[in-house]
Amino acid sequence: MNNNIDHTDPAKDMNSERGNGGETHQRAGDDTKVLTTQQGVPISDNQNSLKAGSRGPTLLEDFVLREKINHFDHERIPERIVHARGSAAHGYFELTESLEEYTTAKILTETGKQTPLFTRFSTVAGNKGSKDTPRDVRGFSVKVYTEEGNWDIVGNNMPIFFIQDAIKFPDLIHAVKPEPDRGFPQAASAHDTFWDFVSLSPETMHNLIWLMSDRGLPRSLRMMEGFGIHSYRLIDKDGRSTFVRFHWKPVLGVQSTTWDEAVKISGADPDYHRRDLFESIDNEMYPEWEFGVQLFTEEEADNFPFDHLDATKLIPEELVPVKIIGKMVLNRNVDNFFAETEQVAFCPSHVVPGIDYSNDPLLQGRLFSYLDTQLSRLGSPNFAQIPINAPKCPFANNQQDGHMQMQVPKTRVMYEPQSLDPTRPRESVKRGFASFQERLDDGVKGRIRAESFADHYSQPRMFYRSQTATGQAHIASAYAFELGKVDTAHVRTRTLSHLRHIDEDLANRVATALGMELPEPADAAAPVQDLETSKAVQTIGITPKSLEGRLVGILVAEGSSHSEVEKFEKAARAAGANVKIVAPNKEVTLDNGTRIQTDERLAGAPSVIFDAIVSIIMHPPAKKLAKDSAALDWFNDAYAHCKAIAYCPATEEHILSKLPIEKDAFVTPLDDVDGFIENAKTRLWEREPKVRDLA
Ligand code: HDE
Repeated sequence: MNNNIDHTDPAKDMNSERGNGGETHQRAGDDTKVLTTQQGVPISDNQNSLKAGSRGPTLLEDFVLREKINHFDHERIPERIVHARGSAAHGYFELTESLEEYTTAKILTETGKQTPLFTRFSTVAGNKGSKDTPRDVRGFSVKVYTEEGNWDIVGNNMPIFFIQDAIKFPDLIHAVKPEPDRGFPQAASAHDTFWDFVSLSPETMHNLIWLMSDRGLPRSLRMMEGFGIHSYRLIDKDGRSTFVRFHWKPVLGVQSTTWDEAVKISGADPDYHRRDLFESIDNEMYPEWEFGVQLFTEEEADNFPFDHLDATKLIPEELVPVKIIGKMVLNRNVDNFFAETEQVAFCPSHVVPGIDYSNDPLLQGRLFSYLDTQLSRLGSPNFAQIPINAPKCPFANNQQDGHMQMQVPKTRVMYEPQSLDPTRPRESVKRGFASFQERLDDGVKGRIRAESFADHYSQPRMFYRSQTATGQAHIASAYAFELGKVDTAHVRTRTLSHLRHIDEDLANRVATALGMELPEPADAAAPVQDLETSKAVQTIGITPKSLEGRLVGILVAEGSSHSEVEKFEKAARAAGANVKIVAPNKEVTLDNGTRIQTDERLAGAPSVIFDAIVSIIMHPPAKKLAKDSAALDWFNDAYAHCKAIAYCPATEEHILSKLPIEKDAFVTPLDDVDGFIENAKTRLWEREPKVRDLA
C-alpha cells in the first residue's frame, strides 16, 4: 500500500492574491514564465476584461479578450468520419529477424535497431466522445518513423473486413452510424439500418461473426491482436515480389470482457480503455506486441481455397504460419492529446521502398480515401509538417505554399528538372520507391467482382466451429441481442437465412432466442466448404492463464486488517497485476491506525473494472454495506462475470449469504491467498450458465 495521505495543500505555498471579484488566484512574479498573447505581449490581468468603469460595458479595444475568445471559438476540428474515438502512445519498433531475402526495406532488414513509432487504437462507429467499450471493431494504426520515410500499417483488431470493394464503404458506414433522422443509436450496431445493409450484403458475414464474438469486446487495448488485413507485397533487390500479411500479437495475450460487463463498464468508466493504456504506461508496465508476417508466393496463393485479394478472407495461421520477426513496445504517453492523438494522420499509402500493394480492391480504394479525408480534417495539404506526422528522416521536395506553410525554402528553384540550384533535391533511381512491375493479362475494363470472391460463408463457418462452447454461446447471444434491437421483421428473417449457411446450430440458437421460425437458407453464390478449424481465431480458448497486466480490486473499510490488505496486494503484484484499493469512503483508517487514501470510492468503482476482487472488511461496515446496492452489485457482478472472489468472515455473514452466490472453486476465503491468485488468472466459465440465460 502506498496510499498514505499527504494533506499538504500546494496552494498555500503560492503567492495568492485577492482579485476584484473576491476570488483567489495567483499572480506571477517577475521570475516566473509570463503569460503572453500570441504576439508575445505580456499579459498583466487574465481574470478581468477591459471595461468602461467597474460596472460598465466591455470595450472592443480589449485585444487580450478578443484574441483569447477568438482562438477558443476555433478550437475544434472535424472529427474522423470513422475511428473518431481513439487513444494513442509513443514507442518503438525493433526487428529481431531480417527479411533480407524478401525485401529491401531497411525497417525489415536491419535488426536490433529501435525505430520510433506512434500507435493509435480506436473504435469505429462512435463519435469522439463516445464510450470505449461498445461492441465494435477496433482500429490498430501504427506509424513507424523509419529512416526511409514514414511507414503506416493502418489495421484493425480483426483479420478481415466487412466488404470486398471500396465503393461500398460509405454505405456500410452510413448504415452503422446513428440513423440520420433520429440521431441514434450512438456507437452501436444493434439497429435496423446496420442489419438491413449487412443482411443484403452477404460478403459482410465473416466480419460480422467476428464482431458478434468476444473479439468485439476487448478487455484492454493492450490485449488485442492487430492485423494489416490486406495482402501487401515485399519487393527484393531484384524486383521480385512476395505477398505478405502483417500481424501484431500482444505479449499479454488476447482477452475480452463479457457483453454484460462491457455494458456496465461503459457507465462506470467510459474511458476504460484509454485510462488503462495511460495508467499502464504511467506505471511502466509497457504494452508490447510481437510483429509477425505471413509470407506466400503467387503460386501458393493460387492454391488457397479462397482469393487472398479478397479482404473478407483471412489466411489461416495453420495454412501459412505467422513468422515473428520483431516487436513493438509502447513506452511513452502523449504529451498533448490534441496535438498528437487527434492530429495524427495515418495513410495506407505511406509505404517505404521494398513494400508495395496488392490489387485488393478495398486496399486500392483506401489509398485514395485517407489523404482526401485528412485534407478536410486537418485543413491543409501541409498537415505532414505537424510534428506528429512529420518524418524523422530528412525530407525535401518542391511542394510549396498552401495554408499553414511552416517551411521557408531559401531558393529560386521549386521545380525539377532544374539546373540552377545544386542544393535542391533530385529523384534517385537507386534509393527511390519503385512499384512492382506487375504483368496484367486480364484486359477487360468493367465494374467486375471476381468470381473467386463469391464464397461468403465458408470462413464464417470455420470461425464459428473453431470456438469453444462458451465462445459459441457468446456469439449466438450477441446475434440474439443485436437482432432483438431490430424492429423490422424481414431484416431479422433475412439474417437468419444467412446464418443457416454458416451453421445450423447457430441459426437455431438465434432463432429460438428471438422466438422466430427458421426461414429457408439464402441463395449462396458459391458452395459452402467445410474448412479446417483454427485455434488461432478463438478468444477464450487462447487467453493465457495469467494476472500479468490485469487489475485486482481490494475492498476495505474502517478498521480493515492492514496485514491482510498488504498480503493480497503483494501477492497480486508479484503475479504481475496492478491493484486498486476501494472503500465506501475516500479515506479510511486501517486496524493498525494507518490512515490511507483509497484509489476509488465503492460507488465509483464497480467490480466490472477489475479482473478479480478481494473483500477485507469488519462486521460493522459489512452490516452497513449489506444495505448498499453498490456493494451488493460489487459481489453479484464479479460472480456473474465468472471472476475470482476472496472473502472475509464479515463479508460472508452479512453480504454473500444474502446473494445468489454459490461457493464454487473461485469463491474462496481470505486464508487461501495462493488459491485466489491462481483463480484470478482466469475465469470460471462453467459458472456462466448458472448466472445467465445464454442463447
Ligand atoms: Fe479506414 N478510414 N477505410 N479502414 N481506417 C479511416 O481516415 C476507409 C478500412 C482504419 O487512427 C479514415 O484519417 C475506406 C479497413 C483505421 O487515425 C478514412 C475503407 C481498415 C482508421 C477511412 C476503409 C481500416 C481508419 C477516417 C474501405 C483495416 C483510423 C479518418 C475502402 C485494415 C486511423 C482517417 C487513425 C480511418 C477510409 C476500410 C482501418 C475515411 C474508404 C479495411 C484503423 O479515410
